[in-house]
Amino acid sequence: MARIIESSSPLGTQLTADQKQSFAEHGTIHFPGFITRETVAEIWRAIETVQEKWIGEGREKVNGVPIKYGNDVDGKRIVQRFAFANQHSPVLAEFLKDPRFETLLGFVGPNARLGINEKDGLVVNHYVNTDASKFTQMGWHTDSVRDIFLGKKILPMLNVGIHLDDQDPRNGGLRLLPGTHKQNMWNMLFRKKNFLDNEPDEREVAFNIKAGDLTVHDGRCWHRVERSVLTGEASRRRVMYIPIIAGKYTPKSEKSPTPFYHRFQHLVK
Ligand SMILES: O=C(O)CCC(=O)C(=O)O
Ligand SMILES: [Fe+2]
Repeated sequence: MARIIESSSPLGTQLTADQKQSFAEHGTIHFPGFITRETVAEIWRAIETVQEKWIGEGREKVNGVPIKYGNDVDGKRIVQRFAFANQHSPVLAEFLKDPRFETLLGFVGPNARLGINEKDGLVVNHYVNTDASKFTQMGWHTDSVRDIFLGKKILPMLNVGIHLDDQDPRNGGLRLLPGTHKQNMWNMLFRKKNFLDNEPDEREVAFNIKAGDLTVHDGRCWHRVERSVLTGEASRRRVMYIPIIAGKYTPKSEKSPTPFYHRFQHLVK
């Protein structure tokens, strides 16, 4: 079983010296209790509203980013990966105005911003283990590799995760190689086979997640999602991601092309 990364002190209006030091060293940090279970439930209702709308419309993409559909434990059609969910829900858009997201920008510096209209916006991943599920795990990858495919220079990019289910790491969930944000370009590209490799690594760490917790990881860190050993309802894992980015503002629109890295999507089941 992977070592579990210790959670930090809660996130306040300023990053503490310890929080900054720990993030700089490991490339990841786990803040407990970012939002209450009531807020988690409210957010989930907002996500379900977007889901119903997209299923009703037969929508395939948002701003060029494909939507991943699958089936739930009861066979119901569901969205398993949302992009730009914040642009389709006032509740989610408002949630991203929580001043503590501003605090997190401090991990990058004064030019950083929350990517509400860029990259994939607010992503929601919904994993569940059933025969008809299309999303149960994700192989090793770095998020920054997408910038290389897009022909961009690698700029600072952090991914902020807001977790909507408890995750006992013994059953599966997020795994990350701490310190790999400091690796050279060769290792960033080739340390593992992007998205194809699902093997545990002896140096990986896991996270003991409660619904409402927040994690941040540097986009250059190698990470994966281990498939739950459970099936059905007990395997459900829902998590939202919003990027923190720097550099030129590059918003997407409904006219945006589908990025090349989405050709990896079929590898992720
Ligand atoms: O679901 C997770 O916790 C991680 C997802 C992820 O790595 C990604 O969407 O790039
Ligand atoms: Fe990722």
